[in-house]
Amino acid sequence: MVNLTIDNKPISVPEGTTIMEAASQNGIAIPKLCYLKGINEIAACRVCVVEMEGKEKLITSCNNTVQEGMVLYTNSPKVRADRRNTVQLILSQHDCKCATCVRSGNCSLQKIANDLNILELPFQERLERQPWNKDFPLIRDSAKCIKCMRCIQICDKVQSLNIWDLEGTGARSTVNVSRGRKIEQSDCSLCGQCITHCPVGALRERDDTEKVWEAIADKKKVTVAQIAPAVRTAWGEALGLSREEATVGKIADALHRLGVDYVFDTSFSADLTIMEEGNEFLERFTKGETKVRPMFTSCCPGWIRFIKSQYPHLVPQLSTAKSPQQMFGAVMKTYFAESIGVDPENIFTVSIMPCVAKKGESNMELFYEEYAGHDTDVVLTTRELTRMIRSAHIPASSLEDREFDRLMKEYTGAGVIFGVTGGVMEAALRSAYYLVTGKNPDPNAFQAVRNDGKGVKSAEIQIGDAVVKAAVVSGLGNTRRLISQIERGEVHYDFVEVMACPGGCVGGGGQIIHDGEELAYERGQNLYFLDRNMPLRFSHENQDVLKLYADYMERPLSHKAHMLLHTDHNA
Ligand code: HC0
Ligand code: SF4
Repeated sequence: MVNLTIDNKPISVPEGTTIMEAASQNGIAIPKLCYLKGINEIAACRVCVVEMEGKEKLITSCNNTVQEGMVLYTNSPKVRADRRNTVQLILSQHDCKCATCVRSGNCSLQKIANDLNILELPFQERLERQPWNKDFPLIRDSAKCIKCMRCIQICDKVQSLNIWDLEGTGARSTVNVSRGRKIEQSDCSLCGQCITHCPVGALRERDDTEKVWEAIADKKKVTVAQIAPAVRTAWGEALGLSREEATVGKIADALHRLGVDYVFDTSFSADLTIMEEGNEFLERFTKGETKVRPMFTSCCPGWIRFIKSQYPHLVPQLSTAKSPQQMFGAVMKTYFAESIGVDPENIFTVSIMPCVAKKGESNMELFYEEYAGHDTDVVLTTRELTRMIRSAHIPASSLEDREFDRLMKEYTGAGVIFGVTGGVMEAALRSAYYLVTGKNPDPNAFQAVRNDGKGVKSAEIQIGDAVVKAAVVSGLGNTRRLISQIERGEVHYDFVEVMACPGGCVGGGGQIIHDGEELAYERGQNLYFLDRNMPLRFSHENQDVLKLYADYMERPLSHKAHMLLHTDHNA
């Protein structure tokens, strides 16, 4: 142990602990901007400086470790003056139009400038913006970038895609898309992890809320919304609701109050996905075609973009099932449109997703009789949803639980857990077991594929006489490592679930941002809690899904199901 004093408090911590960690473990918070535990500990911002007795120069606390006998001050006059100066310099290179910034109220730079009582900007310069394609789902505003390097490190170390890099030198150094490319030419997966780790508003999703307001105001349009499983775990964080208060029924109420005509839960079409993908897997599995193994899940568009750019030769191994978002859109514009007597072109489909890549996925086309368009018209992130609620001046405390609309009202716990890594696999195994043996398993029988925080999980599952070798992975760096092992023949799997975001959609790039705090695990536990308390926990028992087959699609993998619910990833 190392003994030292911080702010006159004697403390003792293990050797190798950073000063910042030592302070934090003892209830002393040191402000920071660029620091991300284990990922970005490079003291780029210099906000975390502290004063050390006997040393003229201040030292940064995130990348210096404690030494025996150190006497440190985290908030001395010298520290405060230096910190103010540093933050003023950062502000001089930042577009400080906070009133019109998407991160206003949730910006680390804004908070620290307020905390330090900075009321003047002595070094303010005119900023030029790097050009950016505003149609791309991910937007970067270079005039807000504070060069903290978090985006570079998250993309390199966690997602292994190296989309961002530093360019220029000295005072002209700035972050941009690497190798001089435009963002649309890069291999960006649109996972949005750079957005959720940006301390300011330099990175954000394309804002599509106006398109939804227009559709709501258009008398000819019937607006139909779906809410993804993971959204319910996070939306309340932005509106001051506790986890218990922030129910999915209240999101349905909010959407109706915004003017949306019909509201559904994506968990319904997650159940539908299981019927299609589960049957597809059993068909591929029982044919014994080892060369097309493993079959990969296809519901995460971040992963689809990744496999297409990094491993195009593996694309034929993807399930052909569309994602629940796209399946639901197709069902809304056909089965549901017919049931309410509205032409598909007058149905406007909106999905509320924890995801930025879903905005890209919605470009996928739907051809249906006379209609050629999109399954999903607009995708809003969880953050955009909460901004719409705020802009309509709806107090979160006034929201009440509201039921989903009929025809696609029912959903099961198996559909709900789609939003957490391992959930798609667990739901598929529950139904595969039934399809093979004719009996339901214990709904808790397949917990071996659940997340333990490591990012990769594998299990051998006995189903009837067969053993299914399953693997589950989240995070694209973890995925790259797993695919290397598969390709080197070190591991063999029949079925692999991949989610681009660490922890699955609960940790999605469209979720509510908490500076540097990872909430994916907790949010995932919330979905497991909801699953445990659902009356139905098997996708094949969803009565509205069964009715959809009986009245419209005939059976899983039927011709009609193929036309509406599957896609050709090679196209
Ligand atoms: Fe997900 Fe989904 S689970 S990808 O993370 O499969 O975005 O929540 O909606 O589509 O259901 C996201 C979340 C979805 C889809 C579902 C899947
Ligand atoms: Fe989107 Fe979920 Fe995939 Fe992340 S894991 S890219 S949130 S679908």
